[in-house]
Amino acid sequence: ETLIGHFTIGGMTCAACVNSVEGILRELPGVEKAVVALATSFGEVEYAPTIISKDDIVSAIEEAGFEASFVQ
Ligand code: 9UX
Repeated sequence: ETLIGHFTIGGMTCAACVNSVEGILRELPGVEKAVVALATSFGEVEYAPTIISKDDIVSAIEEAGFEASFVQ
């Protein structure tokens, strides 16, 4: 089973940031898909909640120097 999560992301100022954040997310066990938009500072992940939590996802983003918070 996978869920879709939406989050806002802060600290992305160029297109390379987007690639960086997407790359980090896609490497995480339990993350199936990740898309981040620079223009809207918005991201979407498809993840397996039995493997990874929203808190884990936020931590991974924040360790890379960005801010993230899930919308719901
Ligand atoms: Mo661009 Mo982002 O030069 O971490 S890669 S600001």
